[in-house]
Amino acid sequence: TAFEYAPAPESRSVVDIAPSYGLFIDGEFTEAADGKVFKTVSPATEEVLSEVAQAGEADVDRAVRAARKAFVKWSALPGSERAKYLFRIARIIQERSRELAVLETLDNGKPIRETRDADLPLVAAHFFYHAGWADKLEHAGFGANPRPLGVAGQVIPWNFPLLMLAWKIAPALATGNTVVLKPAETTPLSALFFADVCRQAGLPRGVVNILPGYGDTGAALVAHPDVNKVAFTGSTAVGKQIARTVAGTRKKLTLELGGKGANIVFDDAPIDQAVEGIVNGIFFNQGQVCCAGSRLLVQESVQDELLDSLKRRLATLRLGDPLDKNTDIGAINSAEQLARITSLVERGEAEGAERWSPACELPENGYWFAPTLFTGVTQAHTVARDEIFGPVLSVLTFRTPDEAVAKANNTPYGLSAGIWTEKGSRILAVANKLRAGVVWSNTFNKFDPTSPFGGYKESGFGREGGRHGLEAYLDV
Ligand code: TXE
Repeated sequence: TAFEYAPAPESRSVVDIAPSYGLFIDGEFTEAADGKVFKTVSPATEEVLSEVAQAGEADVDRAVRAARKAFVKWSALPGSERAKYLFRIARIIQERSRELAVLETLDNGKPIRETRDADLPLVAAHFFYHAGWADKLEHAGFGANPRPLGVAGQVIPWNFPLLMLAWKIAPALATGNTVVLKPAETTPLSALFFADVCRQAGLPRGVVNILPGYGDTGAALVAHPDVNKVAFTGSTAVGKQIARTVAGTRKKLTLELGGKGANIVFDDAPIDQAVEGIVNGIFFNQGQVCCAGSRLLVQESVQDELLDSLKRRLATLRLGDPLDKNTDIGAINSAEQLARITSLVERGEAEGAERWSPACELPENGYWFAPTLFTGVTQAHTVARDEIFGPVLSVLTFRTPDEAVAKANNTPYGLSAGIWTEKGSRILAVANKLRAGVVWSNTFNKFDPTSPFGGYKESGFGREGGRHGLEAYLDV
């Protein structure tokens, strides 16, 4: 199968991290034109992991030119040839998944159990899946001769660095586009490792270019006149800014932005199973997930029972060293993100919501936040409205299915929702009324490359994954 199980990679010695890394342009690692560098740190220890070249406008221009040149040959290859490269990349990712899992955990702070069992298998699966499409585009229902767009400029966030890269690069390459990708400033290492995977796979020069940098690098890439397609995952504020930049050009755009997902528990739901789903929904990746189930909507009659079990379960979560395979809750990705979470949580308290956390000791160094519950939350509270992007769950109640739907939809976002009930008819009736790009029932945070993923409303537009995801990279 696509998911070969890698042995537990809990040791740091599994991966060699170089003291410095370059930009990856036209198949070579190179310094930034102006020689700028920045440091990337481990959020769990604040230890500097490496120094990374920081791309400026001149580097963006060079990378886009390399991608443009590579596009001529890459887009002319038969799909079956492009498929071979994608299969090769997928295989190498599997073979090197121990190194990649440890590297991702070090740079991001997320538990090794997650990078090993969720991120890496999904990354490989994404390349396998899109390899399968590369020679079947004529049969995808887009008409006889769907065409690639050209150079894709892609900007990704730090919460799933390698998985977001896979979501962006795999469909772009399968459809015959070439890529310039900017990873987030706090998590550049797995993208640079991926550059090495491309070299190992013999991918032609210039087909994939990786430009670490900050927001200004991303802005320069988005604005570059020779970029044909822009794909962005990140904050809604930056997404709107990018939409303004792209407006009035001929560039195609897809945006995957924030969320405030509702996890709706009806009174007939199996409570233990729902508790596991709620925990997974908001504490997976420390809640730094765009589709997190950050609002719990529980039917009033089961509120007490559910909250009791939930609190007992939260008391068993282990917070600490992300490289320990028994860790459930790792570090928050950056000091900035920790400050954002802290300030929203303080606001929740000031507005009168009731804050609760299990007894839990936070490590001295690094960026940490204890799993947190807010009860007594109303729809007017900031913690019920704003994306916190941290391990913080806001609990609201409802009496009827219609009230649950109204509350779930009462948000400018529309990315995800969950429904917990034994009644199949209720699942369908409620799901059809939810304005969310993905609705899970009796589970949460399940991903699959065959399923299109994306938002309604301010959560963005366009889909990634599945046949719909290909459309974003084609003129049909
Ligand atoms: O996001 P940014 P930040 C949400 C989440 C989080 C908040 C802020 O609520 O608390 O956003 O996170 C690049 N032009 N999400 O500040 O700034 C940036 O360098 C082009 C939800 O980290 O949007 C990085 O590579 N690019 C989300 C990427 O955009 C720009 C994931 C994301 O950073 C840019 C992350 C610009 N002007 C945060 N400014 C999700 N949907 O999953 C920044 N960038």
